[in-house]
Amino acid sequence: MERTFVLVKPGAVAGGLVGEVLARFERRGFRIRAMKFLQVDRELASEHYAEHREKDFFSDLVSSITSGPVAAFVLEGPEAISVIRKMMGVTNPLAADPGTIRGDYGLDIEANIVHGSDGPESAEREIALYFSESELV
Ligand code: 3AN
Repeated sequence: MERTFVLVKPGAVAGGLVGEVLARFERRGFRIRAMKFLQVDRELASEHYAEHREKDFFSDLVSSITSGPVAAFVLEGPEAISVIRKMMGVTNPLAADPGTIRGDYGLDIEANIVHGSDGPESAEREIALYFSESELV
């Protein structure tokens, strides 16, 4: 069993896609361990995207994730990190295969619907950023 962090981004929340995205993971068999609806502030956004601090799109990234409420989840299941990344599709929705979340619902790399941890270390780091131990059920 593995846990991962998933975040439905502001554009997808505004577009009414929270249930749609979560339903795909639930139907696949992943279990919800924690969930939260929140407004990300600039401090949390900067920590979340710390690895991109030097990139030229960093400020756009922070603006984008703070532009409205998000839905955050901890999901658990076998090989959750890699299976969920596959279900999301590649980062750029224009290149994402149909049948993936980004391939079905997105066209914009900065508003690419969903974030999912890319490895065990980032999963633990991101879970701890968004949830306290007592919120993991
Ligand atoms: P992923 O979300 O697939 O792990 P990362 O971690 O490489 O992708 O990028 C984090 C976020 O940064 C992406 N979800 C996307 O919104 C944004 N991003 C990545 N590459 C670019 C880019 N070249 N231009 C604009 N935004 C980007």
